Amino acid sequence: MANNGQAADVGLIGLAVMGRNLALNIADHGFSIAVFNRTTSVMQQFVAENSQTPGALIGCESLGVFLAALKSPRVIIVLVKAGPAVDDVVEQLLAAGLQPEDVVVDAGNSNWNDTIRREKQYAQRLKFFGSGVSGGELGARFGPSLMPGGDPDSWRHLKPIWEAIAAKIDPATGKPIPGAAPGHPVTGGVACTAYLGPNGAGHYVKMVHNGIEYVDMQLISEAYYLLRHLLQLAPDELADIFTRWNEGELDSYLIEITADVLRQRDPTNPKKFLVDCILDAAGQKGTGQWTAGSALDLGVPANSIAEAVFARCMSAVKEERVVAAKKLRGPVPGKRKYPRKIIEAIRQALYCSKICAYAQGFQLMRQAQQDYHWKLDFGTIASIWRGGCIIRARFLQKITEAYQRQPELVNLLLDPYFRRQVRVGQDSWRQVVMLAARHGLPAPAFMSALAYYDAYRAAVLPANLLQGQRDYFGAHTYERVDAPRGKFFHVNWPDPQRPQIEV
Ligand code: 2AM
Repeated sequence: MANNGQAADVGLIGLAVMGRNLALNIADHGFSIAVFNRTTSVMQQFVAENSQTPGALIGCESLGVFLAALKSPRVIIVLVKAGPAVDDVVEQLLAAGLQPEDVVVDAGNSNWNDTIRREKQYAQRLKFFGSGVSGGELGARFGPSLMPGGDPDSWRHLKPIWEAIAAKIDPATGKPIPGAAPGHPVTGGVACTAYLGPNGAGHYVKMVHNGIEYVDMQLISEAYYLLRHLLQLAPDELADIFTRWNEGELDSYLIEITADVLRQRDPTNPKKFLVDCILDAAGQKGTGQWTAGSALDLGVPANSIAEAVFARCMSAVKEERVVAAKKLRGPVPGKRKYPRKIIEAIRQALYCSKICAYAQGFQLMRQAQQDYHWKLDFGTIASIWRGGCIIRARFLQKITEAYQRQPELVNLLLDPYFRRQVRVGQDSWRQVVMLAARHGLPAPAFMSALAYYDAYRAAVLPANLLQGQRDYFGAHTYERVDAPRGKFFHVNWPDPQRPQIEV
């Protein structure tokens, strides 16, 4: 579409799937947007195919033309492949005449460490800003959850665009407002975006979102697996169970799509269910691994998040598992049908495990904000995840309420609502974990979540023995139960007669 001499409100670089959809979403809200892509033909085709947008789409064949098309200070959204491509684009923008007051928003799946580094590296030359974008292709097109982080002054320039294009929540129901269509965006409602903090805060929160998403998906998959093996039900019968669950406290996008996936017939043979034709080897793009790695770096016990990553790794060694299945003995999952009341027990196990997974994600962010000197608002984070993103769920409203009740809440499990939920569900949860163990059915996320719960509520853990071992072989010292914290002792172990010394 022609520029008509009007300076564009915003620019976007990178017209792959996410970039295209975000650009169309922005144009649907009446903003004029200049677009650039390294491969010019991609840009030309995109502009030609989308001439009927409420806001102008201004195709630019060079970065010089692109910069000249934008209002000052320029707001430029970059959606290129995460990694060195982001630095390439920034350097090219600088060479083309970008100014120090211009804002570059990296909306890709960048690692938060890169965002921290880039903000420092480009300071004085431009304003580097990072934003997580969640919701995949459809979210980008009709309303994603947006997690911005960076310099607050830059946020002032981005805010009107981000608030316009984000998913919207109906304040009366707390649920996403549906119904956006090309050229007809949702207006009104509460936007699923909020300024989260400086430098890498937005990309960090987006990463934790993905880590939680890994566990959420793994837990649902384990529930499916147990239901299937313990009840001998067909996929469409299982789909009905998930549809029913979606009417209660588990109401979420992931449960909804689970029912759809289970109901789907194989397009090449409609007598079969597609789920039975899909190979059980999971892929991953790395954000779950980043989350687990960050938990290890920061010393946060996010064991279920790590377990969900490992569960995908275990699934990926399919050929090894097929060989091992013939050699390693264990209980053979029988043909026994459990009474249907096990369905409700599995639902409770899923809900309790899910609470622990979120508790771990928020515990991780709590530690990260200390280490990175952010001030995260956890109630707001939960509230902007209510719409647009993959983990959107009714449940998130409860998390927002928990942090509203107590902004300094140490762990989600300590909130009265979540404490009660786990109290109600835990007998079933334990029963399900025992059944899984007895029948040799792997349920690593259910089990690790229960281990997290039991460890977190244990005033005494066996680390006393462990410290003894460490002092024995490595003189690593120990603290005593009857001495103040911070006083360390050592015994010359092989000789128990030698006195204990304070070190
Ligand atoms: P392309 O169409 O020219 O490949 C996702 O890969 C998006 O990032 C695409 O729009 C791609 O442009 C763009 N991209 C990847 N690497 C890039 C780079 N080094 N510089 C500019 N754009 C890049």
